[in-house]
Amino acid sequence: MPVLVLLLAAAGADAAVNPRAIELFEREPALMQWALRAHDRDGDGRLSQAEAQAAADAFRSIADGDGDGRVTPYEYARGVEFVIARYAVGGER
Ligand SMILES: [Ca+2]
Ligand SMILES: [Ca+2]
Repeated sequence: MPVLVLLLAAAGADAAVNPRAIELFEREPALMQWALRAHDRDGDGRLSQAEAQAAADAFRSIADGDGDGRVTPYEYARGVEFVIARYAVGGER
């Protein structure tokens, strides 16, 4: 779980491309479903690096409940729960 926080933190406020953004979604199938539904702009069923970055930024804004720019493990878990509930992805957990 700390790795996920680092992945999100590394995306940073300077909007630098984080080549590992895709790992956030590869680790959590429910997030991958959401990301593909919301951010697969060209509809090819895969997340390009740019699409993954956009989805990671969107997820961070969802999950960062206190708005400090960092996603704690607690915020991450709550963010995943929110995405699953709001977007009906992920199935049973
Ligand atoms: Ca795509
Ligand atoms: Ca936070």
